[in-house]
Amino acid sequence: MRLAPLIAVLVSLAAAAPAAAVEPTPRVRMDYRVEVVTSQVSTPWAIAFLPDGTMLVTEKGGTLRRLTRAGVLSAPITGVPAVSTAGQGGLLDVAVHPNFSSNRFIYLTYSAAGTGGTGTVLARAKLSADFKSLTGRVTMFTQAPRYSNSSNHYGSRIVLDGQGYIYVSLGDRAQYPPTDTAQRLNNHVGKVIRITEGAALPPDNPFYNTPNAYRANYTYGHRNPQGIALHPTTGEIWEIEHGPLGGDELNILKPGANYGWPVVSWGRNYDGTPVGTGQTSAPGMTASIFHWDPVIAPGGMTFYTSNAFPRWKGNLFIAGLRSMALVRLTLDGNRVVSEERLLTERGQRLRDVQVGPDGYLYVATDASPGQILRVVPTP
Ligand SMILES: [Ca+2]
Repeated sequence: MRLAPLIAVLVSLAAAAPAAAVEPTPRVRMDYRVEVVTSQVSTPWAIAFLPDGTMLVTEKGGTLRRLTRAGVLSAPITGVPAVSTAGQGGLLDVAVHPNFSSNRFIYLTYSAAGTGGTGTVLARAKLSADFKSLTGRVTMFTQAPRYSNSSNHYGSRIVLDGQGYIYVSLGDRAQYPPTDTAQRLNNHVGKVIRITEGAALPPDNPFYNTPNAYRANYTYGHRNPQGIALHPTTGEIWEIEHGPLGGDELNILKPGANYGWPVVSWGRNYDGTPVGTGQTSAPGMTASIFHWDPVIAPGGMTFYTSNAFPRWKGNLFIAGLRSMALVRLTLDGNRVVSEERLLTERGQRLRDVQVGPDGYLYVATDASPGQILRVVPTP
């Protein structure tokens, strides 16, 4: 019997078998592909859609441009206010009034210099019929106090709720070691504020009748909230903020609530020491519904309610800077069920995400030159 050679053949077949016999690993199903709308923008900070399907894009250096879905980028729109571009400052958020077609109102946040230093400002202006200029610009709100020792943590995102109110998120201005300013109500530091579309202080604001409190304050104890979004069904404002070393957090805003910074945190100071009490919660302070450690470094966020990606309906999308990801959260009511990170293959810091009228996701990269990306479904 010539057994030995046969065994040798069988052994060699067995050794080779795994590679030959096992099916290829199924590829991860890609639900999307990414199109570059433009690579001609400089450090874009925010995207807002106009009713005609074109976008307004802010550039941190102080310019506002219009961008078509086909990628045609306008010259700078004139009439934009002077901004302070040091550090994290510049021309920041842009929002379009729900009745823009009749009133032509747009809103900008930006950091500006004034007595005492720089601070975040909200302005409203009319966009001309030819989209080339802003007219009738009025300052709606100025954060107080200003700081001369920091050019960081300005916030700032704008939400118009369609009920006549404007919300703006405002940072803690990066004071180190952290002071308790965000915990006190006699300032706009580390707050989300609420004013009317006429720039008035609403009498139903939570601290309207509180002695010595600034009446615009809606929530407090925030660090650097760079994203707020209106929940599509509950009408609540959801907020996301940068933690220090660890401790980015997602919050649901309740009028008058204290979100804890810098007393409690899921993170640590940059030198590794505990924040405040070193605890993650305390009586009277509202817990976040989700947090990240290590951080994602969140920019803007938006709820997805369109039909282009049926599987993503009801999800929350967040632009991630340090994480270089478009973060997708699936939700069950007020609970985060799962997290997926998209666009990581591109290795780009992401500053803002918005949904277009076409149902596609539009994403701004944090770079100069930077890009506006469009995430579209694949068949
Ligand atoms: Ca908190």
